[in-house]
Amino acid sequence: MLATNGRLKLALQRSGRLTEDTVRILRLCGLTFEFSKQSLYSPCSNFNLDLLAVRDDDIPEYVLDGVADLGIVGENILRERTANRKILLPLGFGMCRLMISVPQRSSIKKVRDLSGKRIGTTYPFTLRSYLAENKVNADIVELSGSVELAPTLDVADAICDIVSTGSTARMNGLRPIIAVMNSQAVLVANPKSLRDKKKGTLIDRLLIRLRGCLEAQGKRYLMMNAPADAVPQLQRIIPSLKSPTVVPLAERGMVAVHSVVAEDVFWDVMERLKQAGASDIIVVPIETIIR
Ligand code: PRT
Ligand code: ZN
Repeated sequence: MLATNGRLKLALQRSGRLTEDTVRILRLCGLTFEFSKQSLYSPCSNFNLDLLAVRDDDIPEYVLDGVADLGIVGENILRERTANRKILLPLGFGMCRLMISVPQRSSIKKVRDLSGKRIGTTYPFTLRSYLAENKVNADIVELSGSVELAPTLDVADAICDIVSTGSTARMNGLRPIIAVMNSQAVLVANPKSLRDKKKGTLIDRLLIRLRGCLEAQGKRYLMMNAPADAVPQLQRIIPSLKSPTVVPLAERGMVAVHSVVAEDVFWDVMERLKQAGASDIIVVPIETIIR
């Protein structure tokens, strides 16, 4: 049941692929807490929120039942485990795809070819609805782990499992051929908590912080000095420099130009900025952007 002391409870993966990035983004939001795999609860000292560290598979249900108000979990687990698909915010990490893979020499090439075949998976619910959508009748073999071994053991003709780099599939002589769904870590909420006045307000505050951190990702704050008449040219070199802050310097005819730029763009154009007259170029990381 929901705690009655007005503090939010956020369920996160105790120990696994999502743990580090989840803890990192919460800390980036300014939350102060000690996190250890050993403790179930980690209270935040500067926000009315407690972290609840659990298996990722349990998170959707805990959020739906109100054991936790919020949860951070992979969309793949969310879809498999609960009908609650209401995603508050995609978080941009834990990227992967649920894919159907077949042995290298398999004659299975398209969804239709799966008809009458056995598919091993730990995602029976998601796979069943995917096959139904595609009007394919196949046998779903429910497994609890080591799915990639199923074809070698002749337990299945194909598998449906998470793929990220594809190296596990390759190492097991498998070829991913069909993407069932794309997935990333997402923030989900209990609907009652969202409607609760106190908790709803806390969730909104947390959302503003999380959006700010996501907005800042991949961006840098760029500062440089340049002759005032070079500004239009600098803007042509970095198109995202639409409305830079331009401040006059003590030296006549010189200005300081400040703007937010995408980090990947910046490295490509640094030389050209210098040729256009920019000097003392400084690039600094941005923690958050609140719009
Ligand atoms: O103990 P707990 O139940 O909490 O953790 P878990 O072991 O069930 O999950 P974990 O930590 O492995 O993954 C947590 C979440 O990370 C998943 O639900 C996905 O949302 C996401 N994620 C991102 C991945 C991967 N990438 C991933 N590569 N989850 C699993 N894998 C596995 C996949 O199952 C396969 O065995 O990695 C292998 C494939 O990886 P590649 O890189 O070889 O293709
Ligand atoms: Zn799990």
